[in-house]
Amino acid sequence: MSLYITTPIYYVNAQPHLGHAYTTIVADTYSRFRRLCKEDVRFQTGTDEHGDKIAEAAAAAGIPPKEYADRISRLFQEAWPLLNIEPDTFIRTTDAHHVKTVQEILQKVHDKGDIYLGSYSGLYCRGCERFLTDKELVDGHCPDHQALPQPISESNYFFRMSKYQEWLIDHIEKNPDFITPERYKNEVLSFLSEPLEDLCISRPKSRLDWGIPLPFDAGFVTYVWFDALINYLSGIGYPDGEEFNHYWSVAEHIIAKDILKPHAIYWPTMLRALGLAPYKRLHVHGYWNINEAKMSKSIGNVVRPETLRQDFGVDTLRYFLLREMSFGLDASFSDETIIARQNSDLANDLGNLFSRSLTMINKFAKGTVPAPADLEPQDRALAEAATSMVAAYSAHMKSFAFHRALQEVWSVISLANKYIVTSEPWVLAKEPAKTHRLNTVLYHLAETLRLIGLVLLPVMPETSMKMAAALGITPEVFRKHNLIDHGIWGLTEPGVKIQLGASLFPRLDKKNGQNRSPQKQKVQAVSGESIKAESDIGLISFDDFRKLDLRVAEITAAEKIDKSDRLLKLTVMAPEERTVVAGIAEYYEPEELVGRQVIMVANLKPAKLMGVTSHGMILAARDEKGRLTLSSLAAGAMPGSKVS
Ligand code: ME8
Repeated sequence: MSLYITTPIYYVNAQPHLGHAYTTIVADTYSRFRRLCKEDVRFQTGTDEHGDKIAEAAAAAGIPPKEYADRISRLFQEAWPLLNIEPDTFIRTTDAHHVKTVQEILQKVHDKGDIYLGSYSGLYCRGCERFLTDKELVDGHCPDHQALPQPISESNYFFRMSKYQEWLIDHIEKNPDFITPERYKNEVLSFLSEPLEDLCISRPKSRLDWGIPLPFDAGFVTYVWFDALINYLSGIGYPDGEEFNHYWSVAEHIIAKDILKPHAIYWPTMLRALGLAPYKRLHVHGYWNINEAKMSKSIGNVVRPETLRQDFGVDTLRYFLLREMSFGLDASFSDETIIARQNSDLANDLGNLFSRSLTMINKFAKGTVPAPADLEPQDRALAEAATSMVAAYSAHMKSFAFHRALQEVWSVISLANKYIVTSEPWVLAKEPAKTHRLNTVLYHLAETLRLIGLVLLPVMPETSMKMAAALGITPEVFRKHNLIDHGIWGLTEPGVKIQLGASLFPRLDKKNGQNRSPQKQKVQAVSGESIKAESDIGLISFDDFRKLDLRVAEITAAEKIDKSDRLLKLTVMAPEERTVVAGIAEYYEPEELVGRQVIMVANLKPAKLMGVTSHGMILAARDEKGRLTLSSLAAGAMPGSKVS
């Protein structure tokens, strides 16, 4: 099967923002997913450069429209690679071949008798670049731009859209997947239940000259929507290019609900007039809102994808957008929600599963994935869950339910984390008789991680590559993997060498949202002092107590210290990263500590223990027999929170 997927071509009157990034990331993720299903995909995006809005923005910038369009179009072209978005074509409506195609199409529809000269009086909204009907106005204003439309009366050319109304209703009803989600199909059908008017497709040059001249009347330029929609054809070489023949029948468009009408009504009727089949599917999503208002350049509440990338990283941004929005409905953007997703879903669930599993394979199996032995029910359950996850994930991805696809993946991540806890590999590792069991557990973790890494490729390409590399799959080999041949259980070869690397996701604190990276705390190195773990403590004053800086610390790594039976070297986030030496090695295995939150005395003078400098002390309870139990918190807290 093949796919031709498109985004809207964005207006060049403003820079790329999160709304544009969302649609384009969806298109990229969907392209990568279908490629992962061994399909042949063509992905197109671009910029919409003619019309009133652009002419106005260029005039405001004091430069000619083409120069202005070049400048802003470049910002879009440069933005996408930074988000790992890889379109096959970037089309501009000022490209000569697009202009030529628009003129050929206008001539063809005109020759057929579907374009005629008429006169028009109506209320024109510059923001929408179209005449609004009385029904669309709210208190006389355009509801999208909150502006008063201008009364305009002039001669213009019209496209006989009304002629195709019955055909369009019939097509939508017979093809339930033509416009999805269903609410948007219903919206279009409801609009079509009233008589459709013909579409004004020209603007007199006296009013606007930044547009494509009509081939049959030099006094007019083409209405920007009639020009822009044609990008979906000109980009693939209509009327006779090889790509056009190959891809038009599999065209799917992605848009937000703001431009439903041009895509669901103007465009299919234009195609019908041209004698072409309509596109295959229209996928419509909702708005990203900020404090209940649509994020938009006209409201001025936009968030720049570039800032988010710098603050959070590409993969966190891609994951967040796809996980947080149910495709079709509106979603709210805030720094808090993106930080929460990173800390819980990415750093905690996925990141910990990954680092614990690899650390254990490294330590208990000398860094190679061991061969599994006899299976127990919980091994079978994990393998079964991971395999059926691939199928459920694929079904949701196909229907644009990206958040559901990711929920499926995360339920396997959570199962695998529980599997570690219940199978206690660190206990098995202590008993030579249990090596087979240990090997089975480690194999199941490696294989589950391989499948998770594979399905995450469309959403988080960098993370997926890192996971594959850690599991010993080289990039050249991994690039050839697909869901059909590789989305099955049992392909990890026992004996493959793993590669320990950095953790997948750091934990973030609130400062990240404000384009400030977490500040690394400066620690002074001192030597020679040792921590006095127990001391004579009599009654202390509140002022004495207040001197203690107690903090929530999250353990991100733990390892034994050479030649010491008692000491572990811990890396903690509190919220800055620091090293703490703790005398708990007799009671805790390093692997079971990663991801735990403990209470730390944060303002102790640094001290060197067995050659490692410790910058704090972890609180633990010691019972009568001298056994230690670490302090913990009843519920997760933000690392670095003060304990009082
Ligand atoms: O309409 N939430 O261009 P445009 C989600 N040139 N998506 C959003 C969004 C938000 N708050 N804001 C924008 C045009 N988008 C025409 C299209 S196509 C032949 C011509 C995304 O720059 C979403 O995809 O106003 C929306 O449909 C598109 O940007 C509008 O981009």
